[in-house]
Amino acid sequence: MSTNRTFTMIKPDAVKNGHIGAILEKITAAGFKIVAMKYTQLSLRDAQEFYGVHSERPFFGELVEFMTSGTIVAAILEKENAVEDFRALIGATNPADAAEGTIRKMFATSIGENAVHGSDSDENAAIEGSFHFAGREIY
Ligand code: IDP
Repeated sequence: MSTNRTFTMIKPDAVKNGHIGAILEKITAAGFKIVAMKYTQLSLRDAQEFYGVHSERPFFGELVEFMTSGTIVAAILEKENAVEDFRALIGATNPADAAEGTIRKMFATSIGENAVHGSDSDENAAIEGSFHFAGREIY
């Protein structure tokens, strides 16, 4: 995967609260092209593996429980400077700290249930995109 791509998930809170359409609208309006997308649900094993880097953190159990609690939308996005620009578009982890107009400010409810995921590096964008999509599912 090239460095103009990032990976996102619309998390179970935002799906349950009916925000899929509004979030996708914000993403495309910001100039990101959706090159892969699916509606899916993480198994316990999926979530533990995806968030393995956080396994020693005190919130790991809560995070895994939340991320397996409902359906998600997973997508690979393309844009110049995708990782950094997408992190700016979603805002800080805690919606209370997120800038006005960011996706988390608009749609997240708490630091844990924070509406969207965005990869934090080109390397992780490639790993996370491959976790969810086969090469032939990316257009
Ligand atoms: P990020 O998603 O903004 O990169 P990370 O620190 O990588 O934030 O944390 C991954 C995810 O873990 C967050 O998006 C959030 O869902 C959850 N999380 C982070 N910190 C906390 C916390 O203090 N309590 C509960 N969940 C948390």
